[in-house]
Amino acid sequence: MKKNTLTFILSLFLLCNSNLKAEDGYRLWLRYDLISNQERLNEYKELIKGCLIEGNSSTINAVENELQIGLKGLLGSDIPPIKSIGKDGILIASKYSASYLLSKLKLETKLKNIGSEGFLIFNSKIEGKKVIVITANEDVGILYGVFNFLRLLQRNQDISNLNIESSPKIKLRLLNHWDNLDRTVERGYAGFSIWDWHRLPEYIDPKYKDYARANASIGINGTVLTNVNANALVLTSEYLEKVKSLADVFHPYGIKVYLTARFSAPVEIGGLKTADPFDKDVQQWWRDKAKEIYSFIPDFGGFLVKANSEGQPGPQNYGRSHVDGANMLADALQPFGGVVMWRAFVYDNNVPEDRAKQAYNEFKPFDGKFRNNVLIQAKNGPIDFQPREPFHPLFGALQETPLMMEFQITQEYLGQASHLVYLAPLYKECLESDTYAKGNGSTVARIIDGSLDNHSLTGIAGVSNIGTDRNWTGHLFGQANWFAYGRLSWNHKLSSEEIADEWIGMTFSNDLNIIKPIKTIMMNSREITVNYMTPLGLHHIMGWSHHYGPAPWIKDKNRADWTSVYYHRADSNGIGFNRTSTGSNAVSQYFPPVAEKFSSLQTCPDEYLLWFHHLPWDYKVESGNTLWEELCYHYYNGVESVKKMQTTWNSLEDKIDKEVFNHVKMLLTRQEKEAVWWRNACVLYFQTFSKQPIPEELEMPDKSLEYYESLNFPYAPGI
Ligand code: GCW
Repeated sequence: MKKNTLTFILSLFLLCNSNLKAEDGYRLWLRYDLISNQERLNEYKELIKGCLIEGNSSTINAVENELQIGLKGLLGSDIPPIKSIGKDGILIASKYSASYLLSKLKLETKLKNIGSEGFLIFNSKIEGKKVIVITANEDVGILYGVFNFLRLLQRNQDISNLNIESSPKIKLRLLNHWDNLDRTVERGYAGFSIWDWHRLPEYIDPKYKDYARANASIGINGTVLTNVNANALVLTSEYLEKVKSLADVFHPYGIKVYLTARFSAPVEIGGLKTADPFDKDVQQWWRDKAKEIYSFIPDFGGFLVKANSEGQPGPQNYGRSHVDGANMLADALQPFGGVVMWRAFVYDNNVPEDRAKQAYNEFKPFDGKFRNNVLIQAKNGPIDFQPREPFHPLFGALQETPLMMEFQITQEYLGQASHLVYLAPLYKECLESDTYAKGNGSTVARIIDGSLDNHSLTGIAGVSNIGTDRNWTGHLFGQANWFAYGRLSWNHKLSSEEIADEWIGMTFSNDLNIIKPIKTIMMNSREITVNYMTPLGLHHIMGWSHHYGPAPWIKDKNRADWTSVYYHRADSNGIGFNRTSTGSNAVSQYFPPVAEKFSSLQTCPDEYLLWFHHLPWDYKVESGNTLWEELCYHYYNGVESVKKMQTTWNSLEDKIDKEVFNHVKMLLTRQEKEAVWWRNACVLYFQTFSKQPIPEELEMPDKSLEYYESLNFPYAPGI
């Protein structure tokens, strides 16, 4: 055979082979690839020779499906379903109460601890044969157990001596989709909304099932399909039929559907003259609507409501309160077991008060006045999903009414889909914050899991970063944030490192030479982003409206609390927002130990310095630098650290999938460029106030402040 023919065939083979391996990210972390660790693979094949699955439900079908594809992929062969034990190496996945086989194991006490969603995984012997048992009180617990078991295999963990007892501490673990009915996604950077409303209910995109699998694999049990800037149309029968078809896909995976309820819906789609919650017809309209919704979706979760916030309609339009509005909706849903999640994201530019204080002022007086199926939903911080914020003062303040968390997974203020920013450290920083509401240890985590105030109704929500992009999240590492949010919603005690290990092991490799560098990049990325965007407690200095890129110069707009100067307050004397008792006194909304820590310059951590204090440019910070110098060093270190991320990533070139490697490499190039943009724009702008030189050893910006101020982005995504 001629040489060039041989070369041609060889290159064709290599091309096909490389294409076979090319990873486009669609599979997320559920990559059931053949285990490369031969020793582990052999162990697994000894311990898993057959699956005995008992039960008869759509969820058990999902269990069978996941085990079938998972074990076949990971172990490289079909693992036969069996009906009796007969030999060693049987995997049993059965609800305890439905299993004669398992009844011999006397698990009643353990099962009592894990509730309706928890699961047990353990090695045992039944009829003298070695088995691995996955059991639970409900089928959905088995599904969660199966995903947990497959995760162990994906991470090549030892399964010869298992004794896992796992149950969620938070009841409602939701994604909030800021998805519009026209399929645009507010603050979405991964394409359009995955909900193909136009072709529903007939056309069920296969992606919906993969969405359900991915969420069930990390314990998410609810999804709010629509934007909080709500569209009443979604409550019409035509749309409810579409919503039902999605709910039918999600139900087997333990995922309930929720909708955003536009408070003015009785007027907009109900033909009423008012939406006043005291109006009998309005009350009846919501009761009828709830009945209609449940006729379509028997396990409908409830409503998420943004009312009298950023122009959304609400009870205050009729001189009524948040309590009046929320309780009317709660009464309508009560007969069906539905909940109302009422957002506390309220602020009004006409109120002469620090925006950071307004939600607390508005909601604290209502504590305990809501129905028992109402949760108040607050963002992690008092302003708006900034790269860093102190925890929202409502955490600890509301004790009678369940307060649920709203984190943002989509990176509205954190580089959108261009920057690699692992958010687990941000979530953990908030969750572990001690509010001192009931002495020390009154953490935000204990407030949202209900243990501090003894609430059984508890919740956590993450604003989704999912879209129609092939890899779901635009940036591959956006998947890590969806994953991390879900894992923390199930168990907020997990560390950012543990979650990173899991995600990297499932998404990339279990090779420590790959895990280590990727974990280093991930674990450093949030602080790096804070440094090149908003160091030392600066906040809300981003682009106007699209929130893309730096714009600390924004001022003189139709409302002060959407400008940048409102927050940094830079002047010739210094910079920062004085929120101590000599300023807005926002600190007073925290319990004394927290208020004192933030108020005193001796104890206020550097990362919150300019959130709570207005300080002179020559103020000496802890490092001995002046404030101006420290600001410069943080901005410059942020950029240098992105370059280190690039170097670390580039060291992986011949170790990971080419398509993945190039995807991230290109985005890191963009991230470095934008970090330089943030650094130069902010340092040059603040220098106009400090009138001080950038420390001479640092590279001078190569463009002028006027250049940065002139930049315009009419088509920036996510608006
Ligand atoms: O984060 C801000 C966003 C708005 C969002 C609003 C909210 C959905 O800029 O796009 O609106 O907060 O949380 O309601």
